[in-house]
Amino acid sequence: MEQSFGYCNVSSFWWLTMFDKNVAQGVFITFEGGEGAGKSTQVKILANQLEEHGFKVLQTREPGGSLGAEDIRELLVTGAPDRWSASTETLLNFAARDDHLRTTIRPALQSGSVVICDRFMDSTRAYQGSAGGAQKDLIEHLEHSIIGTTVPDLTFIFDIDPDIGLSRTKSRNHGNEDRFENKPESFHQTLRQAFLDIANNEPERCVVIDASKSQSDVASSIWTIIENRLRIK
Ligand code: ATM
Repeated sequence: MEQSFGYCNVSSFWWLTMFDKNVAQGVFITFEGGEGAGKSTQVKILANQLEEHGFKVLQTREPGGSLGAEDIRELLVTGAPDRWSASTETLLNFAARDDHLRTTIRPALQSGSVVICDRFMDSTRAYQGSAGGAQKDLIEHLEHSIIGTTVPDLTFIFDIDPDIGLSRTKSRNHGNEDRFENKPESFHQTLRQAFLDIANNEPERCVVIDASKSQSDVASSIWTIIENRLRIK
């Protein structure tokens, strides 16, 4: 049986698995998608709503989220678009992720927090794998070794036409963190499809969000899903 939330389809089996998991330990939620999709704003909105309902929440991001990982972020997001090969980017992202998981994410989950992370493993699959051409085997091996069982419980995939997303980011000031934005248009088109393919392959974990809708519509779609998952009334 499927429940429909406009743009997203969710199987009822998925809710049950999720609820069992919530009770014992924290919940790991990730936000993914191309540039200018509005993820970061929605991370903040969701974190505030959950805190208002009494949940302990950790907001974090990748690459970054720990002291060591933020140092590695600087290497990844600044400089010329062709500064690193896709394999080097994969290794740098997983080096950052290892530090982030060990020092930030796992301790928060163990203390029962809801961890909301702006980007995680699906960004590596999409940016370095599908769009960048890094070997799938390398990414799978690193996921297995570094992430292990700390796989997100729920992932929102923000879907938007890259032309609209990139025009939104160009009007923003984000310092010199523009390395990925400056990749060619074909890179961004491939990314969009890569994220949709991930959602299609893992429908129990991933929900696609139509990011072309208004900020409040997106926030309310997300909240409907969260209310059901966390059984908030
Ligand atoms: P944010 O701008 O969303 O913080 O992300 C920084 C960049 O890092 C993002 N591109 N842009 N802009 C995507 C990129 N990235 C990867 O390429 N691979 C990864 O594994 C992660 C987590 C991010």
